[in-house]
Amino acid sequence: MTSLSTDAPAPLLVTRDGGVCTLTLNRPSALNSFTVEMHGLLLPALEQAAADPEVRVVVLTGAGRGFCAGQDLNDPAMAPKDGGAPDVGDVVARYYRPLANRVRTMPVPVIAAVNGVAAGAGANLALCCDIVVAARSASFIQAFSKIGLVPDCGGTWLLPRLVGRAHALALAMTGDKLPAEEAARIGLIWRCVDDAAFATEVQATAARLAKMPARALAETRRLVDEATTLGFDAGLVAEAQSQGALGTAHDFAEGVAAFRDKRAPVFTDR
Ligand code: T3D
Repeated sequence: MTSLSTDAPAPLLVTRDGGVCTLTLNRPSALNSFTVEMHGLLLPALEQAAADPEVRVVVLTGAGRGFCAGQDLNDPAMAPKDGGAPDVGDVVARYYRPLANRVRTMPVPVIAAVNGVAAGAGANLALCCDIVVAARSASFIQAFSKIGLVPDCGGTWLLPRLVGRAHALALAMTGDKLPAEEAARIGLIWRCVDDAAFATEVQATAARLAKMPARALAETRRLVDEATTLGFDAGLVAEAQSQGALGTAHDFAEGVAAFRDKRAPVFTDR
């Protein structure tokens, strides 16, 4: 009889540095691919960060040489059910949909620090984040077509909006590896930085965002996303409504006072 080790490393590491909460996917031997256990830790960690007024920015990254290779294809969740096919739709609805929605509605900015290969749902999880910084050695792969699936975790919605239909379909249909530099060039991500500068760049970006007005940043994301389904004037109306609410909040008064006093503002709204 073999005994199972109980001291396996946690598949998610959560660290805090001031207002920066870093969530590190931690299954490096399987390129941080998603198991049910990892899902069971990541969503609650995001909920906790969302509820914590001290958290001003979330950084999502991966341990080892990969960011995330999407669904762990060896996870029991992928096992055939009752002798038939695995219930992939159920896995997507149960885990990836709530995860993608949580990331897209966080009350603080979310940075994807893509340290290495991001494939399948791992790539699209990164693209769900507000700002994607990738190391030059990283890459993005819409791996789904290689195993007979469609892009999930928001991929079909995000890809055409980020890079247009031509690139979206080519990336999704071929499943080709897109190097980080090319991903930045076509607008899939914000920035590609040299590996040696990656950690410093991520840290600096997070520290900068942590000092910014989180509520206004989250509102900005919401307006930008909702504007894709609005006419121009409806977009103007939405901006006015949002500005009206923000204009009575602490951060606006603080921002203006700090400008007049020639000092750095201290934003606290969430
Ligand atoms: O239920 C559902 O499926 C619904 C949800 C779907 C969402 C999805 O994400 S579907 C897409 C799933 N992901 C993939 O198909 C990607 C599979 N991985 C790869 O194609 C390659 O690993 C990469 C291109 C990402 C990286 O290639 P490379 O050569 O740098 O590394 P590698 O040698 O292939 O992988 C290193 C190890 O990680 C290896 O393990 P080993 O042989 O050393 O013990 C490999 O098996 C493991 N690994 C990589 N990706 C996965 C994985 N293990 C399980 N699941 C993976 N997705």
